[in-house]
Amino acid sequence: MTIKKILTIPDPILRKKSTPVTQVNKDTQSLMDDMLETMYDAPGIGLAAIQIGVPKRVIVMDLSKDNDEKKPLYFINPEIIWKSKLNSSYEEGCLSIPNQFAKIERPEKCHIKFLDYNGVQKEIKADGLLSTCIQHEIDHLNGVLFIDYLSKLKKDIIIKKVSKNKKELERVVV
Ligand code: GNR
Ligand code: NI
Repeated sequence: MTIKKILTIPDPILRKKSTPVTQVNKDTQSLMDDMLETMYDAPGIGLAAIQIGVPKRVIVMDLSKDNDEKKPLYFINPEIIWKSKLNSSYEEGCLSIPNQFAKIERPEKCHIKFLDYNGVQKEIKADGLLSTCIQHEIDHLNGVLFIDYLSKLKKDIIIKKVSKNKKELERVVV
């Protein structure tokens, strides 16, 4: 397993639409292992493959509390098959938009169809943080980021802040 570099805005790769996995094999599983290690290291509760530069429809997640046993979740080719008409809002963050948070409104509940780690078709009914997080991750697969739901002004401010910080960090490293 390897910890990969997480891409941050304004990297144009984050705007690419990821393509479906055609066969779940050792390479897919090795990708998911790397993603999980990268996510735990960050740390974060979810990660889409595109965030490490791989444009495949693969997501890993773990919503377990810090001290509890780890509960990794794997979603390959996830599809929203139902979403509630009722929305709820949650303070979202993103590893590709470091240190920035905003309240985002999304459908409160959803049902997801996907393939698991072994390529077996599954369905889950999601609410709460699971519902928010899976929708946030599926957005990544379509090149969408949480800042796209904000006003242009708020979005531009966040892009500017993250870009500035990125440049400052680069200067220190070089
Ligand atoms: O670690 C993460 N936390 C989070 C909090 C609220 C809503 C969504 C998320 S996902 C984020 C990790 C990430 O960027 N996944 O793409
Ligand atoms: Ni994210």
